[in-house]
Amino acid sequence: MTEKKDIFFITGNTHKFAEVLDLFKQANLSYDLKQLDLKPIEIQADSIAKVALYKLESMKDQVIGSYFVEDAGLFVDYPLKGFPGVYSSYVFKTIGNEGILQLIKDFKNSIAHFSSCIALYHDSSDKSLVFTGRVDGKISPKIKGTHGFGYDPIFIPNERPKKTFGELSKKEKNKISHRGRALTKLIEFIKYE
Ligand code: ITT
Repeated sequence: MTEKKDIFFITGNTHKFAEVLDLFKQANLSYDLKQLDLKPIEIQADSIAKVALYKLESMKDQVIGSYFVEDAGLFVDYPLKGFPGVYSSYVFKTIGNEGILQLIKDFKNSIAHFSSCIALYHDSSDKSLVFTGRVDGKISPKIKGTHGFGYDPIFIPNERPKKTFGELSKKEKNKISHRGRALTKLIEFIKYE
């Protein structure tokens, strides 16, 4: 058996890393996944893809081999017209889940989605690639569940309409989540190496 290569996920978020590691383990790849807790430059831009690609570029001189970064966000399409979206990180740190709930009255008709954009630097082809994923749902009128992180306890995915992401196990969330879907595309890309 040939020796495994390293692939690095640059993130300071240990929950994200744990989700990604679970999917990597299931896929049985020729890569070993390692977390690199470095601080890529996070620009304020109008799309998570732009943020992710900038993060990727900002790390080029600091990593040897293949590596990826991710940018994700919660978009409350109704009634908040996509807020917090690209501001998800700042909004979570400031007003948090309680603050988001206070902005919404019409929970029943709320429409929301999470988006994930993974940007990969693939060493053997010297290429940068982007993989995206999305999950649609609504906002829970109450904070529910202790699993996951961030906005998980207020997001109800359409595929599991009785539970928030905070009430799902890592495995259940990964099956339908924005990150799980983006990562499945990345895994498909590196699977036959
Ligand atoms: P990085 O180090 O990878 O950048 P981060 O925690 O700063 O980690 P992002 O900028 O990608 O992550 O995410 C913006 C915010 O959106 C983040 O602070 C979380 O609160 C929230 N978020 C992202 N993915 C989420 C998920 O799967 N479930 C719940 N909240 C999520």
